[in-house]
Amino acid sequence: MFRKSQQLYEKARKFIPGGVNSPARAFRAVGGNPLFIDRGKGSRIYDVDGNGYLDYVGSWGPLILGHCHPEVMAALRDVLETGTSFGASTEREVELAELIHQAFPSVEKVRLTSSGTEASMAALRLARAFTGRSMILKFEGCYHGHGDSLLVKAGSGVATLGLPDSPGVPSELARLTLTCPFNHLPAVEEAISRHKDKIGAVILEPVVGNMGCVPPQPGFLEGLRAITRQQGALLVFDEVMTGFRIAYGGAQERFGVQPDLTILGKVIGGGLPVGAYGGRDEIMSRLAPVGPVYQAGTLSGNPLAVTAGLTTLKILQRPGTYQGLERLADQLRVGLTRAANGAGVSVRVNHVGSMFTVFFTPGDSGIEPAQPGEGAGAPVTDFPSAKRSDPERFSRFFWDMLQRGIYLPPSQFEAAFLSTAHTPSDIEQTVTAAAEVFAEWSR
Ligand code: KE4
Repeated sequence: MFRKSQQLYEKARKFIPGGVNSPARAFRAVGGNPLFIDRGKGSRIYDVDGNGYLDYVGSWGPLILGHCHPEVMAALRDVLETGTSFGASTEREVELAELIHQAFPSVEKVRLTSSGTEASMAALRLARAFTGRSMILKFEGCYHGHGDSLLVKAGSGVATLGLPDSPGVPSELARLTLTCPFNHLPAVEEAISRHKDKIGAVILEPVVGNMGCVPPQPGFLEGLRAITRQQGALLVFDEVMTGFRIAYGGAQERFGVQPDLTILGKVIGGGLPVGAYGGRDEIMSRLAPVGPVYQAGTLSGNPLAVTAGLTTLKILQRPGTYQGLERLADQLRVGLTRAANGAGVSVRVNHVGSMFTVFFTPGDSGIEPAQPGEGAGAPVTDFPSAKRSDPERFSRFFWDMLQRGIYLPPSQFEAAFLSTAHTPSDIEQTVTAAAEVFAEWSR
């Protein structure tokens, strides 16, 4: 079933560390070897052995329109005729900047980069420069790319200084990053009062995708907005995953809380490399060449990537797009939890818009699901509760579903994504596959 993938994997390991260009693709969390993909079309991808799958990874979020959307592909074919890169400004990047500003009013000015990591690193440098404060506060389970200041884990206790979360991150730098539990405002209040006037930025995924999908508890985002405003720290929403995903205007539209800086990526590149960061002019004007804060990029605003992004965002503006995604997500969530409950399998399905995660948490919580279709498993509201999910069960679910033509993210601690290319019958196929798997488990 995976012979050619296996051969390619063996060859890839000779020239690429672990055979992959990003660890998330290595299937380490689920065991086995990574698939090599040959092509995608609509809601499906096909591996090099010709196996077809309903794709719920969507390149980790960018493919909100599915694979090979005809209008995106046509726009790319046209722009290819004009060249690939000039290292000079083009009209389209101005159009994309304007469109981002229209979707995110808090973003008065925006700078394009080639990845979310670049955008996160630059946003923090800018926040430190603007506030004159070197410390930042992040949340356990949130991922903001692989910048040194963000590969930091919590020290012992809540508000202690950070420890490197990867070799190569200097402890001197890690100590400038505090880590708090997500959805725990008191911990943030303690951290900020302990390090008064030293914290320049509080950065978070407003809906976390990188511990699996974990929504903000009511009042959490509003509380962070109030605390940071009071303390003079910048509130930074990393909307690389949520931007144009959970609403056209991202989490700040969906939850009505505006940050000082916003980080974007994934969807705004339509599957090509684009990141972005932006905020009010007073902050962004500190950036070179206007101000002294330096950030640059050879391929920032690349014409091909910007064209794919622009075309994608314009399609997302069409009426009913997000309602359609919500309907598919509801159909999937209710179907999955009904299948699990019917087989006595304990799951908790977290979801916001078209991003979701099936957590295999214990069923002994006794806590009724907040809404139908969330399942009877213990709630997942932060990283410790996410880690209560049974990784063995998730891994078994991943492979049992793959065998049935359903490609889920190869990790319990990742979000899955729907696209506008998914159909109700795709959802039915997915729910049927899950029901077969859960029934098999309970035999
Ligand atoms: P990139 O540098 O990968 O473009 O973006 C980093 C990033 C920043 N912020 C958030 C909220 C993100 O989710 C990401 C990247 N997400 C991972 C998957 N969770 C990308 C997959 C990978 O690393 O291969």
